This record gives sequence, structure tokens and C-alpha cells, in this order.
Amino acid sequence: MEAKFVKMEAILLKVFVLSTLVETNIALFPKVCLPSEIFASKECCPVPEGYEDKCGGPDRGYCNDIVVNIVDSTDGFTGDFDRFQWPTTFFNRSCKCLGNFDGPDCSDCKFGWSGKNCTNQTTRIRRNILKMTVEEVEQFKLYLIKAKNTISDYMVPTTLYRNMDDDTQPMFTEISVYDLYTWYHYYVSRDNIRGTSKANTSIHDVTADFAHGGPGFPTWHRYFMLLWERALQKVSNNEEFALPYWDWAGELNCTICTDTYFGKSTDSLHNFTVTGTFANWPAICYDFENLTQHGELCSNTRPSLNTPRIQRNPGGNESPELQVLPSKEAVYYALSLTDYDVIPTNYVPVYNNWTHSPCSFRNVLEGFGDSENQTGLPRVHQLHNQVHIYLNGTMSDVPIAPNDPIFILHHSNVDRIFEKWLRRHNVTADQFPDTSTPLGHNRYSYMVPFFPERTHSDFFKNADHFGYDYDDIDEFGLPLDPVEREREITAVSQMKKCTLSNNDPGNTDKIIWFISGLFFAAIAVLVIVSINCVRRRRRRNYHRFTRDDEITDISM
Ligand SMILES: *[C@@H]1O[C@H](CO)[C@@H](O)[C@H](O)[C@H]1NC(C)=O
Ligand SMILES: *[C@@H]1O[C@H](CO)[C@@H](O)[C@H](O)[C@H]1NC(C)=O
Ligand SMILES: *[C@@H]1O[C@H](CO)[C@@H](O)[C@H](O)[C@H]1NC(C)=O
Ligand SMILES: *[C@@H]1O[C@H](CO)[C@@H](O)[C@H](O)[C@H]1NC(C)=O
Ligand SMILES: *[C@@H]1O[C@H](CO)[C@@H](O)[C@H](O)[C@H]1NC(C)=O
Ligand SMILES: *[C@@H]1O[C@H](CO)[C@@H](O)[C@H](O)[C@H]1NC(C)=O
Ligand SMILES: *[C@@H]1O[C@H](CO)[C@@H](O)[C@H](O)[C@H]1NC(C)=O
Ligand SMILES: *[C@@H]1O[C@H](CO)[C@@H](O)[C@H](O)[C@H]1NC(C)=O
Ligand SMILES: *[C@@H]1O[C@H](CO)[C@@H](O)[C@H](O)[C@H]1NC(C)=O
Ligand SMILES: *[C@@H]1O[C@H](CO)[C@@H](O)[C@H](O)[C@H]1NC(C)=O
Ligand SMILES: *[C@@H]1O[C@H](CO)[C@@H](O)[C@H](O)[C@H]1NC(C)=O
Ligand SMILES: [Cu+2]
Repeated sequence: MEAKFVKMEAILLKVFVLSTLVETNIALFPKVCLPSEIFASKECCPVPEGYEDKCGGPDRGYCNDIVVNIVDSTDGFTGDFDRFQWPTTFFNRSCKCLGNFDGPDCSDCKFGWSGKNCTNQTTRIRRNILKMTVEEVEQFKLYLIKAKNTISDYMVPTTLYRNMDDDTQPMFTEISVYDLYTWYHYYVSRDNIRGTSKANTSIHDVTADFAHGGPGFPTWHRYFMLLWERALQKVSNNEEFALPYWDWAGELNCTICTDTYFGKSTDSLHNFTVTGTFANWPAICYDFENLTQHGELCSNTRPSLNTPRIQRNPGGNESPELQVLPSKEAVYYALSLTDYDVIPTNYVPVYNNWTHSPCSFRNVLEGFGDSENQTGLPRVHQLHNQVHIYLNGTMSDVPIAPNDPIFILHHSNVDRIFEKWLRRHNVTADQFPDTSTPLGHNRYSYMVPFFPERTHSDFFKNADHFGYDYDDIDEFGLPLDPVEREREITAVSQMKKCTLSNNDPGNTDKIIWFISGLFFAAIAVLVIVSINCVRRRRRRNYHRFTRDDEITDISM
């Protein structure tokens, strides 16, 4: 049987001339695993170039069964199962690399290692973009352009697995190195369709976002940014490249929305496109909502002149709170929280309402918990979410936000805050929830759609495990700058302690904590018990669910 590849022609665009000179190793699945007989075997253990054995042989790695550690329940979902129990719908064997080796065929080094035998340990420093020279910024932009113009050596599916005639007709298409990252983000956060009828929009129901609205948000994005950073290193042939960050906290306006950096915004007459280097950047998968409603995947990875360009309109939102960037105090508040994540007060297994987790660092950092007024209680949209919405346009459309390269600057800053928190709180893996999380957000869930498979737990570690650091913080995550340091230490120490009722002005009595903990646990048990009864009743009627029953939040 012959594999049905969707072939990519040259992209004829004024600014984007694709070349195949540079290849990168990072994407959904390696091309070499997609011919139909290999795809059907469910084994993706390539032989690296220059080697004779799968995964590079005894010194580098070996081919291993993929065992899904936590079985995410598919209860309540029908339809698109491709992402459940990732990546076993597609592959159930992959390379397990030894020592410092990494990658789908063990020909890469683990993050933070380089050299032929991966014995050279290096630390890349992610820097504040405002402290970089104009030349350095220009160079970064050139890397992005090169990534946009280079075809990845991985491919993305053009349709759901069920349309691939089981596994005998894999259908994948090529994509550029840059757009692959937008595609990843789109794929991980696209809605799930409940129901088997492709065109029935009325049964569109529960969202299944494997990267947002749950404990996996910081870890998923940490791995995502690391892969993106590695892809840019490869495409630019610069092993030392590190992602810059944009520290938006307390800024009056978007300081990097100028032509030196990421462009000014035009007006409504010009559809809020941007000026400068990225003026003509096409936004792939812009029609994702319609595609999802038709049970289809975004497969239009060949931008044309008709593809909409990225759009941005800082401060364009109607709500005054979203016309500004988050305050420094909001960041300090997030840092003061001691719990990484907390089971939500209104937890319902089917809905996974983790955007209602109180006093949760993750929820507050993501932007579903209040930090501006320092209560830690459910409140949209602050910190991370607020920056997306403030920028208005491509950045405020969850799945396709990475089309705008400012996403990289924003998310390396979110990762920086995560790093500050990790260093401050000396975390261990067991602080990452391992039960009752949204689908794919368990401590040991493999993160969608990365291959080879990696768990959230693998990335719930300080940046030194991955060979990078930020230019402005010390080993405790505190600012190196003495003035900033004093300000942060003082502010964090004066933050109100987060409690469920939030009546506590600080210095919380341990007994109160204990009692409220018991109270909370009792409520949780009651909720779970009653939910199970309700659910049993509901399941019989579940075809009557409509969008009104939907429990969704905006997240990005
Ligand atoms: C992997 O999938 C293949 C093909 O469906 C099947 O024969 C095999 O038993 C599976 N192996 C594991 C470990 O699940
Ligand atoms: C890498 O390892 C191989 C096998 O152990 C050895 O022969 C070779 O010299 C090493 N190369 C370098 C650059 O260290
Ligand atoms: C190790 O990596 C650093 C930074 O990439 C480089 O400057 C140095 O030459 C490398 N050393 C060896 C032995 O490869
Ligand atoms: C920020 O943007 C607003 C509206 O776009 C503008 O009126 C104001 O002058 C800007 N402030 C600064 C400090 O640039
Ligand atoms: C703005 O978008 C509309 C609708 O997509 C399109 O017809 C129009 O040509 C665009 N205008 C510019 C200046 O790009
Ligand atoms: C929505 O998607 C369907 C199926 O791909 C397509 O036929 C239709 O033209 C699209 N509608 C819009 C408004 O893009
Ligand atoms: C973006 O700005 C427009 C125009 O000001 C506004 O109508 C719209 O609601 C904003 N959208 C978002 C998501 O902020
Ligand atoms: C989930 O959160 C939404 C708000 O986003 C809320 O309206 C809804 O009541 C919550 N659902 C449950 C079952 O608690
Ligand atoms: C903070 O609290 C004040 C007073 O209750 C309220 O008006 C304001 O909207 C709140 N701000 C945010 C960002 O939650
Ligand atoms: C974290 O570890 C460091 C070094 O071991 C220690 O000094 C610090 O007190 C610890 N912090 C917390 C919050 O446990
Ligand atoms: C879509 O599904 C709902 C629920 O199963 C059903 O009531 C409705 O008739 C379906 N609509 C179409 C157009 O098939
Ligand atoms: Cu995201």
C-alpha cells in the first residue's frame, strides 16, 4: 500500500521563499515514520544518519514500548480521540535515549548539552529584549524569518485519525519550522467535538484543551518554548541562541510594539495589521473555529497571498482593566502563593473546571485567578491571559496566538515567572497534581502533541536541568538588581495569605488553615459524590447537551 502524502509545492509569496536547505528535528512526527507500513506498525524508532541500529544502537538508545501511565478517562467524550492517551493513537513504540542523548532517533542532545557525544555542558541565558542591541534584535528577527521559510522535516496530519482508513493511509502534510509551532498550539487547544457526525455543530460541547486551564499550563509551555528555542538554534546554526523575553509587568504601553521590535499596529482601515518586519506574516489556521465545527483539522499549511496577516491592536479591548498590562504587584502576588495548583471549588469530573482553582499559583499565573486585588480567587483575565487580550487580534485567539512572534517574547516571560516561583518554593514532583485533573494535565500524562513522549513531571523542574537561565535572577529566583530585589522581597512578604474565604488579612493562624482544609476536603467529597449521581443521570441524556451547558473559559 502506498502512503498518501499531501505534497507541498513551493510557496509563491513575495516575502516567503521556502528553501529546504535547513532541516529541523522537531515536530509532530518525523517524516521517516510516516510511510504506511511503518505508520501501521505503530513503531517510530528511526535509525539516525550514520548509524546502523534503531535509535543509534546500544550506546545511544533503544526502541521501547510507550506505556501510558495515567489512563485519562474518555468518559463523556466521543468523537476525536486522537489526543487521548497521547501518543498511542499514532505510535506505541518510540526511542528511549540513554545518557545525554535525546530526540526521536537519539541523534540530538538533551537540553543543555552539546557536542558530538553530548558531553559539552552549556548554559544559555535568556535575555530581556530591551537590553539587547539593535543588531541582536535584528538577528533574532532574521532567525524567525528563516524558520518561516524553512520546511520542517516533520509533518502534521491533515485529518483526524479516523479518516485515515485506520492506519493504512496516513495523511500528513509538510509545514514550515515556524508554523509548526503555531500548529502544535492550535492542535493542543482545539475544541473537541462531542458526537460522531462530522457536520453537527449543535453537539459541540466540552472543550478538551491539553495545555491550558489546568496544572499542565506552565510545564507544557516550558517544553514548547524549549523545543521552539532548539528549532531556532538549528535553523540559524547558532547553538548558543536563547529566546529573549518581554517583561511586560508594570509597562504603560507595549514597548516592543515599535518597528525596532515587533511592529506598530495599523488602524481598522488596515485591519489592524502591523508595520515593520512582520507586516506580511500570514496567520495559519485562522479559520480554526469553522474547521472544528466541521470536524476537520487545519491542513492549510501553505500560506498564500489571500491568507490573512497577523493583527494586533494593543489596548483595543472595551474593558478598561484589559486596556492595560498587568502590574508588578500582580506578579509579586503570584510568587507569594505556596500551592502550585489546587483542586477547584466547583470541580466536576466531566468539565474539569480548573480555571476556578483558588489560591493556586498556576491558576493565578495563567490569569484565571485574581492577582491585581490579591485575593487569589477565580477572576478573569489577569497576568498571562491579560497580556494576550490586551494585545488584541491574533494574540487573543487562543489556538493560533503563536502566529504573532510576540507570543515568543510573552511566553518566555511567563516561563521566567514560573522559574522564579520554582526557585522560591523548592518544589518536588509530588506537588504536581496526579488525580482529577483535566484530560492530559496529570503529572504523568504525556504532553500532546509532542513526540517522542514526555510528561509534565519531566518539565516540573528548575531551568538548570535544561541548560538555561534568565539574565536578571539569582539561584533563589530573586532579582539581581538591588533596587528590584528589595522591592520584590518587601512586596512578596507583605502579600495577603490566600484563603478560600479570603477574609484573612495576613498572618494566618495555622488552625484556621487546618480547619478550612478539612472544610474544603469535606465539600470536595460531597461535590464528587453528588456529581457522580448527577452524572449517572445525565449520561443517559447526553445528546441533549447544548452549548448552553458548556463549561468553557477563554484561555490562551
Ligand atoms: C502497538 O500497536 C500494534 C499495532 O496495532 C499492536 O500489534 C501492538 O500490540 C501494540 N503494542 C503495544 C505495546 O501496545
Ligand atoms: C565520541 O564517542 C565515541 C565512542 O565512544 C569516540 O570514539 C569519539 O572519539 C567521541 N568523540 C568525541 C568528539 O568526543
Ligand atoms: C562547548 O560549547 C561552547 C558553547 O557552545 C563552545 O564555546 C565550546 O567551544 C564547546 N566546547 C567543546 C569542547 O566543544
Ligand atoms: C499609551 O497608549 C495610549 C493609547 O494608545 C496613548 O494615549 C498614550 O500616550 C501611550 N502612553 C505612553 C506612555 O506611550
Ligand atoms: C481587510 O479585510 C477585508 C475583509 O477580509 C478585506 O476585504 C480587505 O481587503 C482588507 N483590507 C486591507 C487593507 O487589507
Ligand atoms: C467552513 O468549512 C467548511 C468545510 O471545510 C467549508 O465548506 C466552508 O466553506 C467553510 N466556511 C467558511 C465561512 O469558511
Ligand atoms: C479588540 O479590539 C476591538 C476594537 O477595539 C474590540 O471590539 C474587541 O472586542 C477586542 N477584542 C478582544 C478579544 O479584546
Ligand atoms: C465552571 O466555570 C464556569 C465559569 O467559567 C461557571 O459558570 C460554572 O458554573 C462552572 N461549572 C461548574 C460545574 O461548576
Ligand atoms: C479590584 O477591586 C475593586 C474594588 O472591589 C474593583 O472595582 C476592581 O474591578 C478590581 N480589579 C480587578 C482587576 O479585579
Ligand atoms: C529552599 O532551599 C534553599 C537551599 O536549600 C533554602 O535555603 C531555602 O530556605 C528553601 N526554601 C524553602 C521555601 O523551603
Ligand atoms: C445534531 O445532534 C443533536 C444531538 O444528538 C440532534 O438532536 C440533532 O438533530 C443533530 N442535528 C443534525 C443536523 O444532525
Ligand atoms: Cu498557550
